[in-house]
Amino acid sequence: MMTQQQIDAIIDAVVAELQRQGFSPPSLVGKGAGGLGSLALDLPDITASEYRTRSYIDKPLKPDVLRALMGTTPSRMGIGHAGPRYRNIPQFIFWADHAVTQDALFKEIDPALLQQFNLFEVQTQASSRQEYLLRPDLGRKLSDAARKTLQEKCVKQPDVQLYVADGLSAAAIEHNLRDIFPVMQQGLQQAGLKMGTPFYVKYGRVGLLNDVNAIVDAKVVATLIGERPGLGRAEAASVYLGFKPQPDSTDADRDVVCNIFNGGTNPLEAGAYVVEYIKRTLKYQASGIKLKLIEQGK
Ligand code: B12
Repeated sequence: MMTQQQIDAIIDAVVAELQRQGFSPPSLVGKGAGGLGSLALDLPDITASEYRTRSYIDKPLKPDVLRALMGTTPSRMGIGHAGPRYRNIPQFIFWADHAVTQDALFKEIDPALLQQFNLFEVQTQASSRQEYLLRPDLGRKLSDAARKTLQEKCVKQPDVQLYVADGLSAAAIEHNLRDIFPVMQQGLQQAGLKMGTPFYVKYGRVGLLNDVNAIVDAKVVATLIGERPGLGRAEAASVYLGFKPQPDSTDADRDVVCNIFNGGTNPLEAGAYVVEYIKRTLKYQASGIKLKLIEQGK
């Protein structure tokens, strides 16, 4: 077991190394007082924009060109190397972003949010998050209990069936639902359309649209679903929709409004756009490639 002296020596060495690397002087509370729990380090947040936009290449050949290039994209450019490795700060930023991605994949939705929108919960045939990630096919089928619940609770043969699914990021639903859902619901109601009973699906994939419609028999089915999170970007959702989805419908029969988040397609605007999209789908009685061909007059 380590003595307090040894622990203090480690802390001193870590702090000295951080200072050597240019971090602002840390404030230590309780150092050496046997209180590791009360140790506070005022370190800068390395995920802040100033660390992301900085070049880590020691002597770039053309600094202006590099800066201009980096300004065109949030991609990881100018991260430099220390021998065969990434430099420390770009590596830490990568780990931090990766953690955000993993959190999004494994996050469960806040039940209070579902309650706020009167969304009851059903589940697909995936029985855990792990199984959901490994078996996408199970995320495209409702469980027996879910089928029964939808059969009992849902309005049948509506014009539009809206439902929400976690997909690959429950965080995306938490970020966007409050803004986009009322816009979609009110817009469709104002258009005089008969609405289905909305609900929430845990472990849902896009292809679940088919299975849902086997029960509700809607003209259009649309799902707000969490997109596969990018590195450090967990809040983007999509709305996938189809005209009369059948058991054998594919993505060619569907449309998607993607990248919905503040910073991408604003959720309020996206909601209004989805309403217009659904009206067009109903007008032409088609979605996906068929809709595109009709609109192009082919
Ligand atoms: C992963 C992905 C794919 C993967 C899907 C594989 C898989 N099983 O997951 C692959 C590489 C096959 C793919 C292909 C295509 N994709 Co893609 N894809 C994505 C990505 C990165 C994430 C999608 C996601 O998170 N879905 C949610 C999860 C929960 O869905 P899922 O059930 O696990 O997987 C389904 C969907 O991903 C769906 N899907 C994926 N892409 C597309 C595109 C369209 C138009 C539709 C209807 C469905 C669809 O296919 C999967 C199987 O059903 C998005 C980027 C984004 N920001 O959303 C682009 C994105 C959705 N794809 C896009 C496009 C254009 C395509 C292609 C048409 C490209 C091409 N020209 O071939 C094809 C269509 C494939 C198809 N399914 O018919 C565009 C759609 C733009 C638009 N508004 O129409 C996006 C937004 C990328 C972009 N910014 O351009 N894609």
